[in-house]
Amino acid sequence: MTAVLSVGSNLGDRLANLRLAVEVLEPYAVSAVFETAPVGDVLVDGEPQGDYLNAVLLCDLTAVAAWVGAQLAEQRAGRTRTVRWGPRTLDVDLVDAPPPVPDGLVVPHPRAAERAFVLLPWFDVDPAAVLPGRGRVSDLLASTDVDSVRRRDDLVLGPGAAT
Ligand code: PH2
Ligand code: MG
Ligand code: MG
Repeated sequence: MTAVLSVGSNLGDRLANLRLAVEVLEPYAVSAVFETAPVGDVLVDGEPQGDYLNAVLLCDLTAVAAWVGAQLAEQRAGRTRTVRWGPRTLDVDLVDAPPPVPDGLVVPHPRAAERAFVLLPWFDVDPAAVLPGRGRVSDLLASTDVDSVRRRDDLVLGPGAAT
């Protein structure tokens, strides 16, 4: 039973924010960290928003437990919600999760198939991954903007991370 979570941060100490998510969600596998150009409204109050750090976590959690953990991690990172798709200390999104999925939660994530900042870290941690209804992640990657995503092997999130 695997829940696939996408984590992202482009505000504050980005790596520390992603580590908070790891602490709260206790994944059994963690992707490399990727630095990614912001997708969506790049200008906020006329200012460009900064690049994100993104990663994907594989967790042995039900959909509900993954959602609760996501909210908790975002709270602990001091997330405030003002601008949709605006800068954030921590965003944790359910990409996929095992049934039962309660009303109000949408999985698989409806935009995951187009997002290199989700697919590339997911492929990194699970090269055989399949996005239900959309196909193999390795195939989906071919039609995304992988040039907007840069692997940062100098930043370690998973086991072996310096504390
Ligand atoms: N999240 C968004 C909107 N845009 N862009 C990047 N590169 N990474 C994200 O995590 C991200 C985004 C909405 O949650
Ligand atoms: Mg998001
Ligand atoms: Mg979100």
